[in-house]
Amino acid sequence: MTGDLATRKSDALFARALELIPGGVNSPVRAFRAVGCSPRFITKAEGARIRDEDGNEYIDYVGSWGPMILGHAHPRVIDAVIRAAGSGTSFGAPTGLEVRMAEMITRLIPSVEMVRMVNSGTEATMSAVRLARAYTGREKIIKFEGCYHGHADAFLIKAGSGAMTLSVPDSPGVPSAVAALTLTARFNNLESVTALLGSHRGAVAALIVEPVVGNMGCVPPEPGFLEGLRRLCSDEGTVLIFDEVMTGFRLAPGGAQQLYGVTPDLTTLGKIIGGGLPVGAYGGKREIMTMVAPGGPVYQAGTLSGNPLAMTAGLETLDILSGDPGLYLSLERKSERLAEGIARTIDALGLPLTQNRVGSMSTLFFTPARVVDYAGALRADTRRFGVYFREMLRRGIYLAPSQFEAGFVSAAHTDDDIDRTIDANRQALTAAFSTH
Ligand code: HOZ
Repeated sequence: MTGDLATRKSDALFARALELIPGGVNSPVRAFRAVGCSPRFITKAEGARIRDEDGNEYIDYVGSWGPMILGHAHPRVIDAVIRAAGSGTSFGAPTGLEVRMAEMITRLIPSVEMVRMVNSGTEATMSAVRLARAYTGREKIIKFEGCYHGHADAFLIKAGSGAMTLSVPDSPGVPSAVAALTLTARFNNLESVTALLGSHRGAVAALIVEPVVGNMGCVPPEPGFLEGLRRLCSDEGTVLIFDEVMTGFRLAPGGAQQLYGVTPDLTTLGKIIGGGLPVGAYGGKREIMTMVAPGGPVYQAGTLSGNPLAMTAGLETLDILSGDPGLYLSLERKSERLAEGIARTIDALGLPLTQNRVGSMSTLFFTPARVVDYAGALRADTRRFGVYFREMLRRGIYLAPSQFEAGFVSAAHTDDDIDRTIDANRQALTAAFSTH
């Protein structure tokens, strides 16, 4: 489809939403502000497809920003959730489902010896940092420019994701005293970490990193970078936290830490472990995790933590993922097919673009230079990305509405979907580069 799509119903809903919800959305990137059009309001999703209020159907590469690795509305996940709902939706008391979830996570991610379930990735990262501070008796943390770890105060310093699209990498409302405790290093640059640890010797509680960044677009670690972080943290007694909210169960059953063979002290999880329901988790070394209340003194709690519906959807998803050894190979094959198709277009048209990809996570950057860090990502031509995004959308391809996000291939994408996407991509790039 290449005509302009009907958007009357989505536009009308957005107009109402703007009156009632800040920016018309419940999470900033969804407002499509970075791509120069208004958001589609979604009514239904199945497999690799999503449908909007006006009846337009799209091949979806957002996948709810990562959780839908099996595709939308997987029949096993939906059946399990419906059955669970019949037994009650929240008890505020322990369940066997939580024990099964903890067994599943600790089996698949060996560095996680104990795990605490929470309700979002933001809760997971802020709780992990509190724990690391308590464990080390130190207050400072290191994060990387362009990495995004949710919206807790400590992380909204040079943050990626929506903060990059709004050009507000440092949010108003974060107390300067809190911001002063967050030191920022350059991703893929060990010297910047060494320098910070050197000038704040004995003061850095934790270093938190997305081992493969998804929130400044997809940016993989250079060889030796994660190993270097491990070494520096061990030498300095700093807790190494891998934020695997996006990469956990996405890049391998054991996440990026399995793929790269580097073991963190703590890991934060979310997205896939909730199978599309709200969830987060943090876990790691037993010696550290036993400090969490009520086992220890570090307080953290939640009414809906370990919610039975979220546990059910997550367990079913992880069960399918861990029970099918071919699934990750198939994701890799399809993602490679897509990347190769896009690369053929880039070569044939001689376009100044760079593709980054790790498994089923990828970003097409609108810059010819390699993107290995925040400064590199910021060199992208975001205006032209916006034109490309809109050209893809009108051809029925739903991409993340920002240059600074990753796209995801799911198990539900077919080779035919991939080939249609490659065709649409060729047409959209031709259109985007024929305007000035
Ligand atoms: N922070 C998410 C992307 N990295 C966006 C979540 C959403 O808008 O749903």
